[in-house]
Amino acid sequence: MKKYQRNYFSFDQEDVLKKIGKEGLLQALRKMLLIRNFEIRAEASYLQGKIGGFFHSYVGQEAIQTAAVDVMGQEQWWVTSYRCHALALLLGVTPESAMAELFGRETGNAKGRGGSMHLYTDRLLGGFGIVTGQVPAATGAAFSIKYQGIKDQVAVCFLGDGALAQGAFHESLNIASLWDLPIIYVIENNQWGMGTAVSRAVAVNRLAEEIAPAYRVKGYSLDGMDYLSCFAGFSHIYNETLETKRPVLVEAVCERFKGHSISDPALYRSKDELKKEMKYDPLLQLKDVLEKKNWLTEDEYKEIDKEIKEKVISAIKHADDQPWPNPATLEEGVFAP
Ligand SMILES: Cc1ncc(C[n+]2csc(CCOP(=O)(O)OP(=O)(O)O)c2C)c(N)n1
Repeated sequence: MKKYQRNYFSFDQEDVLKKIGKEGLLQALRKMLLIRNFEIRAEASYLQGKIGGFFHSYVGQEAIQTAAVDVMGQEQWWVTSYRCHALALLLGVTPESAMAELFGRETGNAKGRGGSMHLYTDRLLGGFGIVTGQVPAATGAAFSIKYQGIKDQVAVCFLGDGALAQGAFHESLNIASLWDLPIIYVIENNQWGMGTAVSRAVAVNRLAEEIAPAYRVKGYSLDGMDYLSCFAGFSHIYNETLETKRPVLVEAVCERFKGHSISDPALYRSKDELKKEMKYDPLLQLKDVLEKKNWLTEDEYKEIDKEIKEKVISAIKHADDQPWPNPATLEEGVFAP
């Protein structure tokens, strides 16, 4: 039994598998493997001194954002925290461009200005370093959708469990509910805000289901380690949001497999505890589903993994070869109010 059990959104696995299909599920596996390999190899580059600044890994959480983008497509407004490599890759940033940004190079996604925490696309508003800073920004994006009368779009805002206790989150949820804004707030409950357990920082247990009613919005819990649970849940939630044009609060329960950031040795949790959670590795769970359907063999899995590893290694070589920004251009493209 999983440690963080909830009344997760219930779904019929066979129905969801039929909807996604073999190719869709294999694509999801490839995306999750790209995120996993990107994070692991970028972390190694950091330890070799090739990346500076902060670095927050998404390892263990891959199923959530992969399923969200698979369900809703890239053409929404997307916003997240500093833990943003995965979302950028899912929204079309190439591994070369993302890695060059982590390396601080001129050809990086933000011309080497942002680094690991600030990746963008024309649909991804960031990469926010300030905890909860992304929540009002995403709420503003939802307001713009409503103001312009766009019918088939929502804003999707990812935040951590630690961000939940900030006032800006509650103000945003309040105004989104009052003004009927089409926004999906997704709390990625990875159990820890830096080294503080969520149970020591947040007064409620079921983060979405208990908080949502206070703001007259719907709340859902998803198993964030299970791609199928996330896919089924987000499909329902997305359709509901398009129909009601109202905000929704989602908790995707997961466990990050790394420390809060690269400088955190994670001494606040035991190795045994982590090992138990790693049995629910989202990649292994998805691989298992594919194998049980006879849609993937072990050899095919190894082949895909090898191909993706090579892709990431080539992105690292690319990043290493890129020019540094010219210091004379330091103030260009930077917004300072
Ligand atoms: C306003 C603000 N306060 C404190 C910090 C320092 N800080 C950075 S990350 C973090 C923990 C956030 O945890 P959570 O929201 O659960 O996200 P996770 O890192 O687990 O994805 C803190 C306190 C900050 N960046 N911004």
